[in-house]
Amino acid sequence: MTKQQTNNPLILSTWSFAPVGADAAMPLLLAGGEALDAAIGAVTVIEDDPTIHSVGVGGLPDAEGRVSLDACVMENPDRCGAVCNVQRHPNPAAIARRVMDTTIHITLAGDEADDFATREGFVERALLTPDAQREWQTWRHDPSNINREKYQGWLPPMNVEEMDSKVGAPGGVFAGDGPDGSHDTVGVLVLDTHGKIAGACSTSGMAFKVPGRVGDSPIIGQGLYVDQTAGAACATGTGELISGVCGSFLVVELMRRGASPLEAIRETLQRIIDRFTLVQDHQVAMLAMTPTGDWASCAIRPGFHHTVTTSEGSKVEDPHGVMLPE
Ligand code: SD4
Repeated sequence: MTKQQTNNPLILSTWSFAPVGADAAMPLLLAGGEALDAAIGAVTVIEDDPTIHSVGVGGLPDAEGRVSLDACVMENPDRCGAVCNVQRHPNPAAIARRVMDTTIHITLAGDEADDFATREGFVERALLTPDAQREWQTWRHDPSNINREKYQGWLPPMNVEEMDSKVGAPGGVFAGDGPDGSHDTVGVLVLDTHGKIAGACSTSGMAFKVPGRVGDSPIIGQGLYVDQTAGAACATGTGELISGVCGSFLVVELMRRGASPLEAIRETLQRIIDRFTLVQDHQVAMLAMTPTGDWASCAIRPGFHHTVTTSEGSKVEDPHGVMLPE
């Protein structure tokens, strides 16, 4: 684990695709910018990248072929916002921030969240790219015929009968969960030069999910939680597992009671392992940061990488722990 001085800003992100966003956001922090602005800035770049098939434009669609996006942002219990099932706008994290800043609410969902974004001046954009549409058509025609090499670790190794019974269910087809180079939810935790922490989390969720399904990512306390007095945590992986234990909230509360970031994540992942019947394709990985910049990452299974970004640039690294290495 690393100790970070407040004059050295820090960005922690899930997965190896994160440098494109974190590197774009670091100059803002070095210029004295705020943690929340940097977190949303980093996530927005990733949402706008159509080659990332699990966040923003280019995300894989639901079972009916519609892309739906979820995101939340947070600084403190009284400073958070979220949107679920956004289908007409590419940047749900920025919309979540607008919900936080301009309404008395925390979460907007569905068509009304899109309407809100349009009223607020966010530009509508088609989210389904030709690539993602092709993947969906392939899956719909024959779920066993999806390009497994490309999405190694993303799709479960199942025969068609198993696939039919599991699509859209925990243990079904996930967005991400793969080795280096795979695609998944982006969670970002930031420490700024003022000693303030913040986070953002954005996803298109589980690929080919049941329409209307909302995972952990936009739910405060599940995909993300931040409290200036206790720390920050975010999660990626099978949302139903994370939701079932209020994963990010649990990590932050364990740190509040004295656990180190790594101890807090380990205890939370162990809770998931103990309370669920895991299948091979289940994965959860989490990042945690204290208010002073101690941090750690840990995953249930191998394959997860985090990105750590300082004034020196970004490094993609293995997590500090893997609960079930085999
Ligand atoms: C979800 N946790 O919607 C998100 C997506 C993800 O691996 O991270 N999938 O369940």
